[in-house]
Amino acid sequence: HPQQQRSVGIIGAPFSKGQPRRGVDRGPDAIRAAGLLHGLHEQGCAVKDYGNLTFEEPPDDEPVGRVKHVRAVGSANQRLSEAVQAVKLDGRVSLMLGGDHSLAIGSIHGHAAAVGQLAVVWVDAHADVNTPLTTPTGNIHGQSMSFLLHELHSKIPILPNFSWVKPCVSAKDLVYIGLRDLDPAEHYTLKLLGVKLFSMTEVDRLGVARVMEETCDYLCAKAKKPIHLSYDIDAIDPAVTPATGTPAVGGLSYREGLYIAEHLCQTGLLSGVDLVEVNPLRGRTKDDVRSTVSTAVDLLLACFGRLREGNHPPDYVLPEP
Ligand code: Z70
Ligand code: MN
Ligand code: MN
Repeated sequence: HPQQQRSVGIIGAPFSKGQPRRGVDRGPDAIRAAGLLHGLHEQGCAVKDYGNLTFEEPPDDEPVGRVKHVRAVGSANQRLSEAVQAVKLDGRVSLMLGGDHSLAIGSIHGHAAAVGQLAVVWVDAHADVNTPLTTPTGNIHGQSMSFLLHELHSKIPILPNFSWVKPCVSAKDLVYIGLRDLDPAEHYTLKLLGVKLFSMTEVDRLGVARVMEETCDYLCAKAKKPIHLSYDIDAIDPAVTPATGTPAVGGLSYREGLYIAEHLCQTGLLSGVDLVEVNPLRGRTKDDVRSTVSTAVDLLLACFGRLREGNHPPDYVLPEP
């Protein structure tokens, strides 16, 4: 698919209540300030920035069982779901800038509501598949996939502001890449459901090129479903992207991370993208933050057609002397 004109709709989601650290709500503006829109324009994308969503702060948002900020997370994601649906109805690839990874609930829900069955590629150090009853932390960013999987529907309790969430992803349509920090209940769940996963061990064993070949063979086995890529910046090694809430050593290299984005772009099936967990208040130095944010931008440019070998417009002609 060389140089197809890609139409992108950007939604900023400055939301942090799916986890306890402040600053991740500054992700969207930091990623824009690092030149995302300029870069997308330069590589020939038609870009519309839908701006940042605003979120209400529900009063008396007390924990429900162990789960924190349930009402805020529920209502933020309901808004996000509607925003993603609007972008898809405009005929664009939706690009959600987080914010924490609880936002995948609304992003994937809205994407599926607009286009139907999806294939989901979840690139993360973590599986984010705890249920509200297995979560060791109460943070909903560690639970997002549990709300979305059909196979876990019976394990999810009723929660305030979550009644709109309907499971919309089948376990067989999900692939994880980059895993290296799972809770026992999460590991049990992924084995129970037979979810396809490429942990860092498989990335080491196969190399990223084979991981991506197998990912796409697996997801496209029956039908070519639109792909939703949910990219947690903590999938990349903290030597490269330290400005995130829960850095986990032994991650993807910059090049492996880029290759994943490039390969999914080349399928021509990318229909929705999340880039989450960039926290400009984490990192120890300004360079830590710069490296994290510019890596996020590079991953996104690759998702939308940038090649490391270089690019040229489809109508390019050499000047005559
Ligand atoms: C843990 C939990 C997580 C991101 C941490 C951690 C989950 N499994 N996700 N950082 N991005 O709280 O459920
Ligand atoms: Mn995550
Ligand atoms: Mn993570």
